[in-house]
Amino acid sequence: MQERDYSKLHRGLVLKYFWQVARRFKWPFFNVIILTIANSALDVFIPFQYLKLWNVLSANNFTAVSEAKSIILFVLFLNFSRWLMRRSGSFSLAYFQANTMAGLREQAFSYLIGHSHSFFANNFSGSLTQRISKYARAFEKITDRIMADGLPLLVRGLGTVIAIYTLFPKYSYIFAIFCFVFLLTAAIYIRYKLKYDVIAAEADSRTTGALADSIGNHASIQLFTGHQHENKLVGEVIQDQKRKIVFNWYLWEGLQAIQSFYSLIVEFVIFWFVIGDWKLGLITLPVIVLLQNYLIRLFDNLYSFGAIVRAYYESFADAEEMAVILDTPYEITDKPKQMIENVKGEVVFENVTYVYENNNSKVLENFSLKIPVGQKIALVGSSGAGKTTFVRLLMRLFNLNSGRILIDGVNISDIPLANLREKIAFVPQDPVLFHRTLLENIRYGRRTASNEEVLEAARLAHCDQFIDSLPFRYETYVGERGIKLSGGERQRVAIARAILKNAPILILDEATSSLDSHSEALIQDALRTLMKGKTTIVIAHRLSTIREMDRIIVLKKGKIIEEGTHEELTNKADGLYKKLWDLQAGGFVK
Ligand code: DGT
Ligand code: MG
Repeated sequence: MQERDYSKLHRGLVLKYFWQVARRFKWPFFNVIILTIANSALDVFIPFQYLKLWNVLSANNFTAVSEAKSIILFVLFLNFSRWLMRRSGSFSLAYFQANTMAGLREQAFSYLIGHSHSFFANNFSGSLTQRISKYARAFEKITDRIMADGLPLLVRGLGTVIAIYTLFPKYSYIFAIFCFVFLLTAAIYIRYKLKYDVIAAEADSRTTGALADSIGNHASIQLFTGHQHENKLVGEVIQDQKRKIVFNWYLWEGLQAIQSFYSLIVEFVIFWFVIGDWKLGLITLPVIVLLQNYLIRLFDNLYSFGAIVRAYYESFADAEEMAVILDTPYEITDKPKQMIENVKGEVVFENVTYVYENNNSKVLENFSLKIPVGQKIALVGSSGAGKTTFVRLLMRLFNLNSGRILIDGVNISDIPLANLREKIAFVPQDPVLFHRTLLENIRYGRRTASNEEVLEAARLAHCDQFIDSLPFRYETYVGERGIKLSGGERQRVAIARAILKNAPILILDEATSSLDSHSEALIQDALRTLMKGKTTIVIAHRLSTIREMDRIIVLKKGKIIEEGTHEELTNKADGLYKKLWDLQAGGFVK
């Protein structure tokens, strides 16, 4: 878990992104604020009317009855207004919060998903998912606290001091000093306590992590009968969390103890003075009752202050992680200068150098290669040679360190990203699917395709063989990341997508590596048809699959060490390709 530092919160940043969405609902928002202020003011004003009532009633004559009745009618009117304002304020707040939270989730998701491949390689998807929810929830938490506690506390606190001032200034000073000391103590105490909040939060995420790790490895636990061992490991983490939580709760209780101690002292001091003033005839009984009433209400409000401060820090810390992501510019910038249409498919790499972030070794260095229109090339080479990196660069998933890549003579960094990627069909090494139906997954290749076209592509990729045996056929859900399909089945779905996309440049990265030889031979047929008239880049470890390519390029540590046709390369006495070919026993197919 990321270390939290509450003293360096990017509050401005969080507020900027919150406001970006919240301002769309500014009228309900102002409505809530005004209604909250008004009804909190009534909380102070209504007891004041009762003071009048006591005064009238204690005069003890019959003309007082009608006056008393008009007072309670007025009180009824005030209570009714307060009820109306409080209820409509709650509706406005619900409307405002629900809409803004939805807007914040959309804002966060839509920006996040535009980040580059490297961004996602460096961030766990689970933690990103969590950040989006925390971001929206933080908004809810902070607006809840402000509207339910913060703003009412401010208005009622000030209102009470002013109301008492009009009656008896001396007591308003005592009230004001008491509020100040009470709030100051809470603020200092909570700030001190924050570091223990952090420790408790870290312990919580350690527990979550430990649970997830163990549950995720349930298969190994069963296989190696690790139940006892895991119980002990996870148990220790849980106990450690308990110790930290208990300490944190004790601290909280400590604050409550200090605060209630203050309250009992101030109550005593006030009534001590009251008795003196009463003896001198300076204060009447109704005013004493009113003072007591205000005091009790104020205590209630002041106690919520600790929760406000805590929610304030927590919400900003929770929202900040997402705000920082929103503030991080995209690594791959889209500055469309030149659209490419009717692509013929010439691909040129010119002195390309590329180094992965936090990785010192150059994957490609001064790499040049020209693939003429419609040529079918194969890339071979040992694992880690840079084959996948080569094709990722062509799709502009990363920016080059130096050099350029051209398609039909146009630098790919000048082509709008969507336009560039529309022209390339890619079958990845390890396809991942959406947890949606097979039909939807295949249609992802071209989302405007008709059902017939999708079925045809599936048939060409030999998907129909396994899909027909599934209970819901094309309507079958494939599980998270496609987990319910075998590796070979996922590859066939990915091939069907590429067939459906039918783009002028085709890239197959180990596209048939998980298939049995029989299915592979069948799919090779379909692929051969697909490759017709297209510039094709095939990456393969199984050399039998690339024999027919126009040109074979052998990579080693990001450099081309051999190239030529299959015949040329197998005739080279001490070539790497020949060695690999011989090792694979002539590539199965002699
Ligand atoms: P394969 O698929 O095992 O046959 O290997 P290739 O040739 O496709 O290798 P490639 O291009 O995936 O990786 C080349 C080198 O780059 C290898 O040393 C690992 C490193 N690498 C690959 N992907 C990443 C990445 O996302 N981040 C970092 N930092 N390094 C990466
Ligand atoms: Mg690879």
